[in-house]
Amino acid sequence: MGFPKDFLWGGAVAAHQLEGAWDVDGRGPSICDVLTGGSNDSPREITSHVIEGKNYPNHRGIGYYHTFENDNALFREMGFKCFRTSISWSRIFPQGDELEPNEEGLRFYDRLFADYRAKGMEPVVTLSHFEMPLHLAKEGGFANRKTIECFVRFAATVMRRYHDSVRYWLTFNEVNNQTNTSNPIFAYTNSGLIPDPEMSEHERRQRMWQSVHNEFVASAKVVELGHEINPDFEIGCMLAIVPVYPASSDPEDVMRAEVVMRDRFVFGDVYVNGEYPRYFLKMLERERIHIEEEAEDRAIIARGTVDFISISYYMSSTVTADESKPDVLQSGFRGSVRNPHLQTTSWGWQIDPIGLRYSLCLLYERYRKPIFIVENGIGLYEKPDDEGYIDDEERIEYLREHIAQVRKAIDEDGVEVMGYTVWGCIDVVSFGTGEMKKRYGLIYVDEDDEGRGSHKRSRKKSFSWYRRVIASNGEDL
Ligand code: P53
Repeated sequence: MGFPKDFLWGGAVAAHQLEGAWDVDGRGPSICDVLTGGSNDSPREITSHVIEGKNYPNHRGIGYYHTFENDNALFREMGFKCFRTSISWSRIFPQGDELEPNEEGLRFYDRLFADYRAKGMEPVVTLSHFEMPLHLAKEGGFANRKTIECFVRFAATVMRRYHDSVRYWLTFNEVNNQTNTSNPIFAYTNSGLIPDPEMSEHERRQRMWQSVHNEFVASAKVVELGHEINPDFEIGCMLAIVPVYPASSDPEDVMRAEVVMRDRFVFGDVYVNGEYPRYFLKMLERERIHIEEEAEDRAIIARGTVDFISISYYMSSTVTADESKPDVLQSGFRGSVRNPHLQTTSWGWQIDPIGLRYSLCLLYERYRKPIFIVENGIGLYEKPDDEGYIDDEERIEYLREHIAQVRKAIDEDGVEVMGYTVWGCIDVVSFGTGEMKKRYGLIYVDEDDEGRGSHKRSRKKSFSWYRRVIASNGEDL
């Protein structure tokens, strides 16, 4: 009973949100380097190049590029068994379409991955966490078939280089975010699609699904190649799981929820089963979306199926078929309404621990693959007290309740869960808003939205709590 002995407890981050050092050692600009800082009510702006005088928080991150040894020592102190981060693609291929990698970029990850190992943490590495060299985005991003080749070259380079230091690989972070068309940032960060105000909704969807197809092919190629490089590699997909509930028992609402969930499931269906599900092909037909494919694409997709599924989980959503009711949350699909049974965070995310267990059941019953929870956590406004201490009881509560539901999924539902990594285990730049003040960390970083501060790290209350959780293998919550 309880968590398996080899359960991978740890923390998760992404290169662009913490490394900083955006223009050193030969790194080229990535799509995140032209995203300005924003907030809850003013979206991040996507600029065409770096404009003097604008605030680009990802240029700084939290300076991890230079501080990783000390930061990693704090993660070890918490007892992390694994650590999830990503490789910044443009450190390795600054423009994206070079034939030879940038040796200095590779050397940085040699040192980083060796440091995790030296500190007893298994690296879990995302190949593309909302990153692509900016140059490739300007050439059409993943809507351009050429990007498949560039991505595969990048993946092959790092998988060969780190074949004996990294065993767990994830292809595209939260690849399904792009089905959310309410904010262009999702298609931009998933696929490098630069927003074009002239485009109709139909053209936008056409371009997005074309990119998704190319990503399916790219990911399948990488899975196949990875297994050739090292048969012990475990290669997974990464899905943002926000389960969608019907707002009522009205069968119209129930059916609507089923249909909305397809925007998430189609990704798992292709990654795991290696073929396009029929509901998806019907949707393309109905919407007159035409995907350009090459003859061998379907066979590639069929061969390159994943070893496991990794997910992020923060919240659930609720949908009604009654469209006279407006969207009340930024959920990105029509008919999304507030769930009266749930509280929300200051950023409007509905807190729902049971939704995590529910999602694990849905996914496991559908796919029969082990599931790795590689993101879960809560963004909070935080200020140290006079002693410089942060009492983040609210975070502890959030994590405790979610972990308790994971345990139920393991004990009562029989779900195979490989591990659990807290998102933003150290405060990092928020992806959605670009803020520092939306904090997820168990470690506080003294830095504000403009990058001012001492950059000093301090342990929050949740730090010692999580250390106990790991030391007791999830018994002591
Ligand atoms: P921030 C939406 C829904 C679920 C996960 O997000 C999401 C998003 C996008 O906002 O993104 C993931 O920092 C993502 C991370 C990100 C984290 O969730 O906007 O994989 O890069 O930082 C938290 O609060």
